Amino acid sequence: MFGTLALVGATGAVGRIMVGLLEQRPDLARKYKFLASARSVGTKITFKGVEHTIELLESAAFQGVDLVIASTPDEVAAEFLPAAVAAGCKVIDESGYFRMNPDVALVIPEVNPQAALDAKGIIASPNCSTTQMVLALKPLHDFGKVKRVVVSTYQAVSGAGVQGIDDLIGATRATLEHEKYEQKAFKSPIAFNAIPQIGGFKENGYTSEELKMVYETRKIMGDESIQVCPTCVRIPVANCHSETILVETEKHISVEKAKELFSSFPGITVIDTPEHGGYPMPHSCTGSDQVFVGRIRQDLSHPNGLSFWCVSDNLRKGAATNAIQIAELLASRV
Ligand code: 11C
Repeated sequence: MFGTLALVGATGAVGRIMVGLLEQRPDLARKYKFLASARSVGTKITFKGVEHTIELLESAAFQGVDLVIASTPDEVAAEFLPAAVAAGCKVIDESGYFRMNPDVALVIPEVNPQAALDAKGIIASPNCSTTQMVLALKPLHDFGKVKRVVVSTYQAVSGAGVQGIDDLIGATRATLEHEKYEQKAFKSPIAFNAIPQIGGFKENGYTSEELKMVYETRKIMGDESIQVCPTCVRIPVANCHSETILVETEKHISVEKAKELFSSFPGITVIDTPEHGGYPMPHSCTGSDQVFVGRIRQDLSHPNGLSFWCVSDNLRKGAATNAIQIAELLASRV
């Protein structure tokens, strides 16, 4: 168990879930403190029946802290987390800022736990759309070596934070009532639409979200040869990202074998009785810490191809739960 755990960003969409997870699961620390930007300083937070006051996120706040779990925008992570490392803290970061830094571990505990245990500095938690895909690919990779992945995402508005959810509700209501609504999180209309852009456009016409799926996958798997071709799309669903995943493996994997591999891997639940409506959907997967797979079928265009559907709660396993699981892994060795 750690001495003191500091949670940074407890009032955000992911931070709130982290607080809930820390309350429900066995204690990771003897003492907890909550840090945030000036806007939230002084806010009261009841944790395990004790009232805490949110303190200012500043370098000095990390003195005496053993473990930091942070869920903040990239620029906040960049400004403050190096000070936490310098103060001797173990640091788990939800943001995207440090993930591809060679000195930073990028970890999904079911996939590459040793990277967290060996880490000297920051341990980053991957992007939500990457996490669910890589967790689902890992048992296939271990058995048949993944060569190539074509993935299309159907991403929930909660990926864009509290403002994303506000926009979906506000824009849907306004559209139905023929009123105007000014969106904050999305540049294109989110109600009754599908937006084929998440993040900014980068190399070769891919977005930052798509490139995260390419580079983070290789880093977590420890295999630079894996080819990923992603298309990331925002859809008007409140929570849970869905993905169609087409995977080509070196060794043939039958549908039956894939089901067996998925079912015996920690963190994955198979729901695959499609003729009875048995497939994962955002509506039924929200609030769960699992990655769900279904519609598992042979690729009609390639003998070593498998196609499946994957759904997971982007705020939980895609973010908060993964970070807390990393913390639990570290705590088990303290
Ligand atoms: C989204 N995946 O759905 C993003 C949110 O790199 O942690 C998470 C961004 C990140 O908009």
